[in-house]
Amino acid sequence: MPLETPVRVARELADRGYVADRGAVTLIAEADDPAAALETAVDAAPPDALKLTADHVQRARTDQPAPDPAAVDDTPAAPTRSDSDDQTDSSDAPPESEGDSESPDTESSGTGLEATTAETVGDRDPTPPTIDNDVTGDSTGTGAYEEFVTVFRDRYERLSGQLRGRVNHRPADTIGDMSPGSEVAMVGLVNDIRSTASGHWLVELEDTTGTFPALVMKDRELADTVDELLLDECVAVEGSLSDDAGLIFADDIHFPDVPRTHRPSTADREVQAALISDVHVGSQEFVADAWERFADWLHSPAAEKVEYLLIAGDMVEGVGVYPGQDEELDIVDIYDQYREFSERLKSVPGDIEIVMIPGNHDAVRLAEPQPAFDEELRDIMSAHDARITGNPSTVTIEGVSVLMYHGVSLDELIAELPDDEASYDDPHHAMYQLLKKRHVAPQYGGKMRLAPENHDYLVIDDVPDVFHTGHVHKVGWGKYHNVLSVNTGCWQAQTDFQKSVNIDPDVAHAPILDLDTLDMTVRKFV
Ligand code: D5M
Ligand code: FE
Ligand code: ZN
Repeated sequence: MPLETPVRVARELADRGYVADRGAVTLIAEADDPAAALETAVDAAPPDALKLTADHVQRARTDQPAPDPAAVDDTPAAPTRSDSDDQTDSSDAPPESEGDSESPDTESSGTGLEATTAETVGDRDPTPPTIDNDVTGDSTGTGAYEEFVTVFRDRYERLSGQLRGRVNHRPADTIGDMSPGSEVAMVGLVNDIRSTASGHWLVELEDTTGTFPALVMKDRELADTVDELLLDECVAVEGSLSDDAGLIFADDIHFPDVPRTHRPSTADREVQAALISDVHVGSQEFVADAWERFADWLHSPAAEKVEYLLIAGDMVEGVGVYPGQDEELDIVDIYDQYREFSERLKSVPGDIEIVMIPGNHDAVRLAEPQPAFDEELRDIMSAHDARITGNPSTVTIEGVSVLMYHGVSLDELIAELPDDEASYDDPHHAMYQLLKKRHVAPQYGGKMRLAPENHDYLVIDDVPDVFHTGHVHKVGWGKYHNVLSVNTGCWQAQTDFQKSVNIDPDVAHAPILDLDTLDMTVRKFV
């Protein structure tokens, strides 16, 4: 059993039913005889333990017969290091006492269990995330027509509330009674956008009382804003009423938007989160080796501060997602795909807090908001004790709120909006548009399917500190009014389909977010 790398140790432990903390893995991997160290630790762990901790490994060591102190005495002590760090002879070294926090961290190749302590290895101590805006368990939608009315009414109420303070809204059914030429404003959902015979734009808004049209002249700067409009999004139009009181000549269009003054919250300690998506286990193109390199890195001292792993959908490749998909499947059974995904999660250190939401390849309803995985799938994925929540969800870690959304609407935005506003090369620009519209999937229809609920879970009520999406398999990030927006690439090499449509995915990239500064670095494991 070769056990030269931490991830191999982690996998071996996983095969024996344990998820292992990084500290435990490091202690074993750095032992002179990792295989023997692993056996000792496993034998000594309580029979009902699911997690193997550094403590278990330490205890296994302390249970060993007392060593011969003479054997260590011939190593000269270096003045600046504690004794324990200078011991190079693993088999005869004395057992380490309770964590020696004075010892420098162990990036040196400590050769025995004794050279490191649980504390110097630095076990992670993540705080359990809090989850908001999760539809799971609260879904009421049956798909009836009236429910669409309800969900759009809710969208209107909540988004118009964000705009009402900025304009003097008049309900659609009273605007026609105003005197021609008067200044007027209306807040509504975009019901229709069409060009007139002379090339101007007619934008029809709808509120709870009816609809009213606004005209945007083609030679006004405002015409560019019309290019940014999507059906069903909520905007405010300001202008003056026409002579026949039949339309508003628009002077301005306002979006709910994120205030420029928004100041994100940050963690009060140095701690990091890895943000990924689109693992696509079960696809022939799943990059297993790169995944294991990533997991290996998570076990290394360099990743010591990474205490959270957020996965924004498409855990598996799924079945029947698109025509001819069978030919590209490595694993044809959906449950087997989740079993394999669960195995891959076991490579991730057990003391990392994982949060995941489903995507359009996952085995949950396709319509959004998507509830989280059902009990059967949770059972399959239970080994790592991940937090499993709906798409979208707001996940707060260390005081930083992260809006996680898989990102199916991004395709629509990229297709509809001008290139400089949204493109596959700069997916974060499309995310900026979603923040501006304060809705993760404004346009209903097309690829984005909407499940009508009593409440529109897709509205962005509270400005998040971080916005995390995936789906388009490209990495891109930037800040919009101080909200860090990141789309996180994938773990699936280019498929034949993607080749045929010229999608060149960013494979095996892991954006690592400093939660205390909201700075980000992207690590590549290709
Ligand atoms: O989506 C990965 C990316 O590829 C996303 O931008 C959609 C695009 N894609 C994938 N399959 C199709 C089909 N059949 N038509 C159009 N666009 C597609 P993913 O969710 O991983 O499949
Ligand atoms: Fe995907
Ligand atoms: Zn997807």
